[in-house]
Amino acid sequence: MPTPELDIGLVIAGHGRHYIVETPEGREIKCSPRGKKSQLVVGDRVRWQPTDTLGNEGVIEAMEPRTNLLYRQDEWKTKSFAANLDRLLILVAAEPVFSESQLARALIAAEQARIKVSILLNKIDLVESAQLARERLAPYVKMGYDVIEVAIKARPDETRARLTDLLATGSTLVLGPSGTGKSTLVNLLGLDAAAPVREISVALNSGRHTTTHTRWYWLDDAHQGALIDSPGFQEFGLRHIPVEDLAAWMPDLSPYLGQCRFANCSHDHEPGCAVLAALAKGDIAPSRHRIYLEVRDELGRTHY
Ligand SMILES: Nc1nc2c(ncn2[C@@H]2O[C@H](COP(=O)(O)OP(=O)(O)O)[C@@H](O)[C@H]2O)c(=O)[nH]1
Ligand SMILES: [Mg+2]
Ligand SMILES: [Zn+2]
Repeated sequence: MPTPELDIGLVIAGHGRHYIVETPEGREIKCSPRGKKSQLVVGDRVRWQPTDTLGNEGVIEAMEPRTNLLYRQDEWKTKSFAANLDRLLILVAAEPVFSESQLARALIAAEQARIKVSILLNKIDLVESAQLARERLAPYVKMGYDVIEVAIKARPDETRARLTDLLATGSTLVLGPSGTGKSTLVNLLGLDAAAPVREISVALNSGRHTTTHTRWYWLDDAHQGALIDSPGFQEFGLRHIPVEDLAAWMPDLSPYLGQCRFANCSHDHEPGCAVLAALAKGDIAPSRHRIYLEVRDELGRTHY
């Protein structure tokens, strides 16, 4: 039921049973959701009302419709990253060597959720490993992804200059394995990572001071652009994607769909497969086909 008489707010942090909701005036309200099981995530817009006389606490009554939701679906667990995203910034680094499978999975999830993506390659000051990373990213450049090369710590001014326009408007979720430079980026952009975490820990009585939770930061006083920092992840399950749709979310495979001899071609071994022909010609990178088969196998498996 629509509840337009209630105040609107933005979920800027979530912690178990509680959320921090920011009002349009910039006040932070500690809110609990109505009902037992809440699916709210950072980036959600909600309707809430105060529950104390000071107006520092409230209850979330309803969620506004989402434009999108980025999440992963592991074997037994769903993990939502954030909602209403304007873009995803996937951070990889020259070192540690990134997992191409994880990168590909994040890209597939973003395509499926219809979220624009840029790939940020960090630590290009590490010349030799950066060259290797660049070669591994070449197929992604070829299939149309924007790859931005930076050295967040080693060349901060240059990095800031390269990212300013990209991040200026809308909400950007930064996603990447730990050790790639997410915290360094948050610091570079002058976002005080410690302060809000401290405040939230106090407000939510969690007593924890580490960035183990997703958090929204405004990048400017006018609140035009926002960065969402999220904890690193170990796996990226795509079990929410129907196996027959998988290739459609891979921009280097999708042009060949509908061109195979068999309509239900799995692009694995079938004669007259257009994807395998493109692979043989070098138009699809071997690593990409391998990742396709790996994810397809995973999605095809049943666990009941
Ligand atoms: N060589 C190099 N190291 C960097 C650069 N940017 C960040 N680092 C280092 O990478 C490590 C991980 O960075 P951090 O921001 O903690 O990564 P997070 O786990 O993604 O938050 C730290 O030791 C940083 O100093 C860079 O441009 N060049
Ligand atoms: Mg970090
Ligand atoms: Zn095929």
